[in-house]
Amino acid sequence: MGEAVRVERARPGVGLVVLDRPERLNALSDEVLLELAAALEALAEDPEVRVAVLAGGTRAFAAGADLRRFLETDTAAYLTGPRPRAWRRIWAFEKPLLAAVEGYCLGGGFELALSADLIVAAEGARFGQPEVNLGLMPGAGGVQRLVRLLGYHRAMAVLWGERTLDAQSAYRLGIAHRVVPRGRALPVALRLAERLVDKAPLALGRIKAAARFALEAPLSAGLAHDGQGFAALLATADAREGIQAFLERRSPTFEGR
Ligand code: CO8
Repeated sequence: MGEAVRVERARPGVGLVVLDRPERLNALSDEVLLELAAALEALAEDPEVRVAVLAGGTRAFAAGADLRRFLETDTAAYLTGPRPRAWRRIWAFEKPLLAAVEGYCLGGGFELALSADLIVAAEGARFGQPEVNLGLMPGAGGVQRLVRLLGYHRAMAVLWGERTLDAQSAYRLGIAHRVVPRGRALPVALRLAERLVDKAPLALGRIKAAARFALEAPLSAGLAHDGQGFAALLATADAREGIQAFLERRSPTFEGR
């Protein structure tokens, strides 16, 4: 890895990716995004890793795209540059991904947190899309995801920069899964991750894929997709183990097969 993204095996089965560029409040430069994409791809390939946690620092999860770089970038350079592809690589992560958010979570940083499946927010966290103040718009999924998550009107208040959200508001709106005291986002996210490590990996992955499909598809197509996923899981060794363990009143051991 490079200098701005650290990867650790935080717990058995849990890969931890930490944005570590505190002097820039973890602003997402091209290099950071590429390192992040590479880190997640490495965790995706690692059979020992079942769940990933993404964290920033204490002052900021990430304060958005690196604005210094944007001054040098025009439309063509942006579209052919590394950022759009790096975001697609980040979104392609198929294992469970938890975000531990402390401090500023703005712009592209908020979009990064929204790319995770669950967000743990510490008191003091601030979520927002301030792009409109810069003459920009969220470019990494913020508009589409917030409208789907919050509904049109609540999303517009955030997207037009009328509201930054504190941790409690993010929780009430369903953005944050838990609110924890300052400094506790990472330990709590790691504990949640440990719980997910014990669950059946293929089922976790299928459910994530189905939930993402639900964001795109009409209900009938979604139901058909879920049915196929369920049928596919029935034939796995893990489903046999899970059902058998239930009947034998013991804890299951899932191997991802
Ligand atoms: N980019 C570059 N540098 C930044 C950024 C940033 N986004 N945010 C903070 N920094 C730098 C500051 O310039 C400062 O550097 P220096 O010490 O060299 O002057 C250092 O980090 C510390 O920041 P501050 O001194 O400003 O700290 P404060 O506590 O006073 O303020 C804030 C913290 C409120 C977070 C403030 O820094 C701020 O408003 N930052 C910008 C937030 C923002 O507008 N973010 C949105 C950016 S646009 C975006 O994300 C579009 C996403 C599109 C993604 C599409 C890509 C594919």
